[in-house]
Amino acid sequence: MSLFIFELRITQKTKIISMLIFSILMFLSTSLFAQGDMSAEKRSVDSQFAEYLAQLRTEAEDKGFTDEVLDVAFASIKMREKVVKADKNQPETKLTLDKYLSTRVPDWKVMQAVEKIQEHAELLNKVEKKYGVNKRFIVALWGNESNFGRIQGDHPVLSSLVSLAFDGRRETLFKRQFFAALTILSEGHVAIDDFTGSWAGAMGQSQFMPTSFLSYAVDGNGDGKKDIWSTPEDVFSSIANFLAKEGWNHQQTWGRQVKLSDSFDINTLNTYAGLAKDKMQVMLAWSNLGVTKFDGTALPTVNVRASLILPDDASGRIYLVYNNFHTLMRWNRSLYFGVSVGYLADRIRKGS
Ligand SMILES: [Ca+2]
Repeated sequence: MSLFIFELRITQKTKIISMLIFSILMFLSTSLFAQGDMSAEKRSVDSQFAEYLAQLRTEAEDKGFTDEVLDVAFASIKMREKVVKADKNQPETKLTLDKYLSTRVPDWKVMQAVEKIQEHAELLNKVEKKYGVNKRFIVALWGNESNFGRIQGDHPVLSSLVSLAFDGRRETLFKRQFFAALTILSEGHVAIDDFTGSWAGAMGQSQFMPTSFLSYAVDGNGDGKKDIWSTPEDVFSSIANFLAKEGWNHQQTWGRQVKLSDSFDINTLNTYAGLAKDKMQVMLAWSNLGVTKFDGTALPTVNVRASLILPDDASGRIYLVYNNFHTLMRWNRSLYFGVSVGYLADRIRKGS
């Protein structure tokens, strides 16, 4: 009996061991196969990317870029999977405007903005006068885009743009940006190693996309380079030049937070609210509809046309915004972004 039990134990043990070995082998073989599959897949992506680069280079040659520029450019380009991943995993923004403003414009940023406007006073005054753009808006954009130049992104611009174009979901857009980036490189504004930006290709302290750079960047200090990465004169002039070219009106501010009084017919919101130019009305007309200052008192009766915007809904923050806000929308189409720039500019004026 005891012998039988012993034998039984042995058989069971052997069985267990052989099962173990079998599963280990299975595991190893499947993972080996998986690795084999993965590297085959990787090889095929690599070769597709190489083909894509060759085709891009031909297109660039057709556009007249020299071999000298293209050799430097294409030697630097690598597939950046991180960038494509970042593009696919953009968080859905479900923030309220209140929450957005407190994260985008925290008190420390206001304090820094106030310091920066003093630190660069001489230069900012010069730029303000030349372009007709109030310096607090220049500094507010600078602060919101790159934390006053500190966070510009360190992704190689060319590699990011080509990777995103290759990914294919917005190929036309990123290819256009890529050729604009090649133009920037060929004009010698930046060295290839310093040609960096956000994962999506927004560059320098003003976070211009390459096409915006070509339309708006300025050589503020006259050294022949439009250096939005590290030359304050160029950064401030470029920001101001963007706003000036897009219709900034130095005589006006951007907007104001308002309230809808009880006399405002909430059912007419869809008729009146929104950025469409034909919905702009003078302050008196808004007053007559029941819009008041945020403190509940009457709006000023100045002859300025304004749009009513509700970035969240009627229970959130409500603003009357002027033409300069429409200019900010040319910079970035997000209402939240536009309000955050105006909000920071107002805090700068207040000094805290
Ligand atoms: Ca310069």
